[in-house]
Amino acid sequence: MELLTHKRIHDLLLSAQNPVLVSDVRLDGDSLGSVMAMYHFLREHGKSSRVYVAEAVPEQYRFLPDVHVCSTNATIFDDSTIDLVVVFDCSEAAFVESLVERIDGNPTVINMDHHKTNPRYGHVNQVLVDAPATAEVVFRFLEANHVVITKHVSTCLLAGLCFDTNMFSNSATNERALDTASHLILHGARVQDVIRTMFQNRSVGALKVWGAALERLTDHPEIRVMTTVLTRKDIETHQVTDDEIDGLSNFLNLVADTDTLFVLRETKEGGVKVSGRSRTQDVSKIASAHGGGGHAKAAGFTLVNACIVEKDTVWCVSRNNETHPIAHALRFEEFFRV
Ligand SMILES: [Mn+2]
Repeated sequence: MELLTHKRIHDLLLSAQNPVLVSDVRLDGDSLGSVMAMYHFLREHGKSSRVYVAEAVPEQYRFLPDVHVCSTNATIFDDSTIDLVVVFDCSEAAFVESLVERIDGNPTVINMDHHKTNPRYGHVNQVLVDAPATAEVVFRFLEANHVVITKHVSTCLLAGLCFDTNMFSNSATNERALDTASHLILHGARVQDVIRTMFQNRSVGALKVWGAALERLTDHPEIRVMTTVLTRKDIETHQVTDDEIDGLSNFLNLVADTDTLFVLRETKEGGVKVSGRSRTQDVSKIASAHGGGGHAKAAGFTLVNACIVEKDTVWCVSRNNETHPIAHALRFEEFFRV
């Protein structure tokens, strides 16, 4: 089935007249690397495509070849000649629907992803949940179709793979991830640029915000869970972008002796974004229960109309005029053995 779907996607891509490639609504190294790899594959096969991203490409990814072609202008979908939409690393059907419904026609939608929570919204769905990254799904697509992998494609795919495996350190890292990486490096991927982007990109402000989060770590030893919080004030005082603090959960997951951790941070929209990581528990269950999604070992959700407050030295979530300690507010007792 996987092979047949790879072949079908290949046929659809090469016969499309006006394809548009779309990355996840939350742009990251994997969704961007995957979408750009496919852009280069098409270009090398004499086909032009347009690339839509929901937010501007962060500075750190400017090394990706031709990443300037990414557009944040959704009016590109107001075009009845679009016959194919290919979506990468996105498990949010509503986001894809909101774009596709602008097209006055019936484009085919291809969904390439690896999220366990992907609802299979495409006409063609290649959702491989055993893949460590969507970049790996794209790699398998290219291999299945005997495509020669070029330098540009390799660099884009390696960026995706390194991002989602946190440089081959988290539990998504399997034998395949390392095997794929070795193929990509053999095909000329710019590995030093990728490493710099993943690790050597934090400002002093971002590290100070990490410091605040480290000071506030709270242990829940009976359920082997750890939590910490960041307020808007922390984020704004040090003028760090949300993107700059994204790596905090991955960093803690790498170094902490606790199996499961949650990083809570206040968003500019007046909510609390919760990122969960675990080495042993399925955190996608708690994320789904709160309206979010993700993978078993890495998932997230946002509590709307919520804020973080400190009450008697205990960090709490305040919502609907009620203030509860984090464990109670997130309903840990339903998801973890207490
Ligand atoms: Mn991914």
